[in-house]
Amino acid sequence: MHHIDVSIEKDVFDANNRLAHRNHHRLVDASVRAFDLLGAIGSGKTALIEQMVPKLRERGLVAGAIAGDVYGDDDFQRILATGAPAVNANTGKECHLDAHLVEHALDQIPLDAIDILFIENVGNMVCPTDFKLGAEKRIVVVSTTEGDDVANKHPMMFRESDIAVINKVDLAEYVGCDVGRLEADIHRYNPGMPVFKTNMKTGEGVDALLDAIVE
Ligand SMILES: Nc1nc2c(ncn2[C@@H]2O[C@H](COP(=O)(O)OP(=O)(O)OP(=O)(O)O)[C@@H](O)[C@H]2O)c(=O)[nH]1
Ligand SMILES: [Mg+2]
Repeated sequence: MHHIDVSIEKDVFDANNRLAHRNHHRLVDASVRAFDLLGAIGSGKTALIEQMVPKLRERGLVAGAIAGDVYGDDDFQRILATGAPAVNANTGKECHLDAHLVEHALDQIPLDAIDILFIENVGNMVCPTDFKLGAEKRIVVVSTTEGDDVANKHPMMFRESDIAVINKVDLAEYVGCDVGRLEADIHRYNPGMPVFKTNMKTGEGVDALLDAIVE
């Protein structure tokens, strides 16, 4: 029985990877640089989009976003309020976006009118890692309120991402989070991974992140 489950799982991943590849080429052809935003519920993914959109506009770049959530349009509405072209992608009950959902979202976003696309995944530290979507890089957002052992509990998330953001640095002292430990764990799983420390309430650290992704 077990080998049947494994081969079905492999088929699912292979099919997703093929679609992700197609999404990637479509984005490259449209000269859109896409970035996944991953991380736990409430880590600050939407807050980061809210900070980045106006800062990118100041740099002459138009950013759009796909708001991935299980249900509802809360994040979608927040992103729209920044003036960014956005698409809402509800998964219904799945704990992650997949390349097929993103393909449909891409049909609804004006790719010729944007330079950068942020794909905010469903808040989850586990499910999204296996499902590539077609982005150029993955940015994982963790926050100090998740505990300074959170990276140690989720090796795959950090191995499978390219850039890490440690958010809510303003709250670290109140929740007793040792940011140095968090960073050391991240580097143990992904040596050399760029790590940015941010406070989305003030925008601290966001310009440094943008320097790294926009180049
Ligand atoms: N104090 C403080 N609060 C923050 C910071 N970043 C985000 N928040 C707050 O944390 C809450 C969650 O932020 P969101 O941006 O909605 O988090 P998210 O990762 O998009 O959450 P999901 O989409 O539900 O997974 C909101 O109330 C934010 O205002 C920060 O750096 N400092
Ligand atoms: Mg969000």
